[in-house]
Amino acid sequence: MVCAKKWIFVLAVLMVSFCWYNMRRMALHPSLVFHCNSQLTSSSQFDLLKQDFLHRMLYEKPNVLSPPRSDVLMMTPWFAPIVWNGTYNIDILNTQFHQKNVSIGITIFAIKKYTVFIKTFIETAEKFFMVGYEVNYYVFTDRVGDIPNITLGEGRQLVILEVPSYNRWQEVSMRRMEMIRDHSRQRFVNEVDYLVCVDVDMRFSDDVGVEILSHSFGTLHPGYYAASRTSFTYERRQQSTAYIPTDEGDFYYAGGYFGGTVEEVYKLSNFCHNAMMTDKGNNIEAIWQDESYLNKYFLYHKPTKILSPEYLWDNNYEAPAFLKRRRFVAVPKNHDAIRNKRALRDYSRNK
Ligand code: 4GW
Ligand code: MN
Repeated sequence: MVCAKKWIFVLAVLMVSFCWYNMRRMALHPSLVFHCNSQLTSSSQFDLLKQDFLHRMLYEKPNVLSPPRSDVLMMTPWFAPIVWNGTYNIDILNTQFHQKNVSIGITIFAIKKYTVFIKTFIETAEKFFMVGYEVNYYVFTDRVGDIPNITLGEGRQLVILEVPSYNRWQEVSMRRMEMIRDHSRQRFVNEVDYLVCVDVDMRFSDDVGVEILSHSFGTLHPGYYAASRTSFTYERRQQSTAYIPTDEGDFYYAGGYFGGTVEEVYKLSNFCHNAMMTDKGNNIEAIWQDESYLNKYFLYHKPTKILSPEYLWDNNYEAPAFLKRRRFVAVPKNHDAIRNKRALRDYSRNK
C-alpha cells in the first residue's frame, strides 16, 4: 500500500513537471508546437527526389590556408565566384552537370555582313565550347542563305532563326535583347537549360565549359577589370534609365557575354529591352547601347557568377601576367568592309 502511494506520488510529480515544461515551451515558442497526425505517413513531393551522389574521385585536397589564386579576386562581396583558371576542378563540375543532363543554348547574331564570322565561330566552338554536352547554336540572321553548312559533333545542332535587320547599327546591337527575350519564352525554355549570349565576331581558343554556368552570369570587360568606379563607361546622364551614379557600381560588365538559366536570361533581356524602349520614347539612347542597360541590370540584380577576362579577351590589349588562358578572343574586324559606318566600338576603345 505504501509502495503504491509512493508510485502515485512519483507519477503525479512527473505529470506536473511535464505540463509545466510544455506550458513554458508554448509560451516561449508557440510556433514550435506541431500537431502531428496521420499526414506523416502520406505521400510527399520529397518521395520523388533522386539521390544523386558523386562516385569515388581522386584529386588534390582543397587547402583552407593556401587559396589556389592570390593574385586575383575569386569571390564578390555577395559570394558569387569569379571564374579564373586554377580555381575550380572541371572533373567534379562535369560529373555534377552530366548527372543533371544539362543542355546549353548559345545565341549569336549575324546581321548583314556579320555572317562572315559564323564559320570561324562555330568551328572553334566545336573544339572548345561545352564539349560533351548537348549544345544548340541559335543563329539569328537576316541572311539565311549566307549561313554555311558545318558538320557538328553528336548532340549538337544549328538552329537558324530568321529575323529582321535594322538600319542603324546601334539598333542592330540593341535589338538582340528583344529577340533573346521573345525566343526565350517561345522556344529556348522548351529546348535548353542554360543560355550563353555572346558576340559573333569572336573565336574560341581554349576550353569554355560548365564552370561558367550559373543562375545568371556576367563577364568582366577586358578593358575595365582594373578600372576605378568613376572611369567605368556607364551611362551617366540622369535622363536615361541606364543611369548609374559615380558612387555606385561593382564591375564593368561586357555587353558581348552574359547568360544563365533561360528564365534568368528572360528576366534580364526583358528588363534591358523595356528600359531601351522607355529611353527611346524619351529620345535618348544609352552611351554603349545594350551594354549600358546590362550594366544597370547587374548593378541591382547581382549575377551569381562572374567570368574573368579569360572568357572575353581582345589581343589589342597587352596580356597581363594573371591572364593564364585566353579562351574566347575578338576576331580583328576590317571596319570599312564589315561595318556600315566607321564606328569604334571595340574592346580596345579606351586605348
Ligand atoms: C557599325 O557599323 C556596326 S555594325 C556595329 C555593329 C554592327 C553589327 C553588329 C552588325 O552589322 N551586324 C551584327 O550582327 N552585329 C551583332 O552585334 C554581332 O553579333 C556583333 O558581334 C554584335 C555587337 O557588335 P560588335 O561586335 O561590332 O560590337 P563590338 O565592337 O563592341 O564588339
Ligand atoms: Mn564584338
